[in-house]
Amino acid sequence: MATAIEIPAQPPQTIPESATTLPPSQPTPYALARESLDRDGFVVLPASLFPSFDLDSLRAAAARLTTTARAGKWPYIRTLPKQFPPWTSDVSQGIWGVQHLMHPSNPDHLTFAKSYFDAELLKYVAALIGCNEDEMVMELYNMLVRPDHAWSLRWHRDDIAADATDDEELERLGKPGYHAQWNLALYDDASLIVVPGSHKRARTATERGADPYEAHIPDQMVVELKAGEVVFYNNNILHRGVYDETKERMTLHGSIGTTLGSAERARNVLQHGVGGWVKDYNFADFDPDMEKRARGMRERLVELGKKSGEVEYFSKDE
Ligand SMILES: O=C(O)CCC(=O)C(=O)O
Repeated sequence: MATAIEIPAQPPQTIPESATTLPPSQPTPYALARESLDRDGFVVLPASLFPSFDLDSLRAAAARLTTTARAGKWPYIRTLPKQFPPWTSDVSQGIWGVQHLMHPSNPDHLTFAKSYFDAELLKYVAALIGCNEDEMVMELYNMLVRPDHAWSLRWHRDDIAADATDDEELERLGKPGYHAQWNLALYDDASLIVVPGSHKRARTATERGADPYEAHIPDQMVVELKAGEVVFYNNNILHRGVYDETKERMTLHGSIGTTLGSAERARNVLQHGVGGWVKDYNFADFDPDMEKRARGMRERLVELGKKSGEVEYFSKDE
């Protein structure tokens, strides 16, 4: 079980009169989070770090959109039994995700936008990516929901194919990810399973030889989130989702990139279809600071789309 990182209270710093050197500075919570993410491939942040998240409003908005989606009235969905995009709008086998929470046609898009463009969340994103706020690129904001029957995703890395060789894996894992990806649980959620540290190495012989749906991989860890907690994770950590239809799941699943990103990153984002609506995104009712942040991030996504050309799917048929 993964627990939230301890963010130590900052002790008051007093400088003795006789001191000739400054006391060592305390690591900031942002730096601590970055250290955990780099070391383990994921970091769980306590809900107390994000006091402006309005869980009640988010839950109500999430429930409305999920009901609409299950009824086949929201075309942007992740449908069973498919793991990767593209998905159709056919809800006959149920859904496990709802896409494009900030789509302008969602009456609740502003509620979701407030959590996506949250000033404190963006500070963590900047620290975890290692970029400035004015280099951030708007990417995806989706929601993962419980399917209607037990179901699971196979072990995977989001952006490395299962048949990659050791050298191919290492080559890709050695490059920066140029984005931050997170899950914000609106209800307690234990669906995500990771192999800590696997974002820095090729798969072991055991992992490579395991059944794609193997229930127990050595060192695997269930990421247990309490409502309001956020896990940031490296999307190329070896991971899977195992879903329990009896437990409510409404977990917001976001990513933000940076202008330092490459065509590979553009493909990973744009394969989800965000390019189709982001140009029309309207910022009415945003507060001025949030609007400024959001406009900049939207413009940078539009620019990225222009440069990246034709978008291919990661794994079209799975
Ligand atoms: O359900 C989850 O938290 C994991 C989702 C996932 O692995 C994916 O979308 O690739």
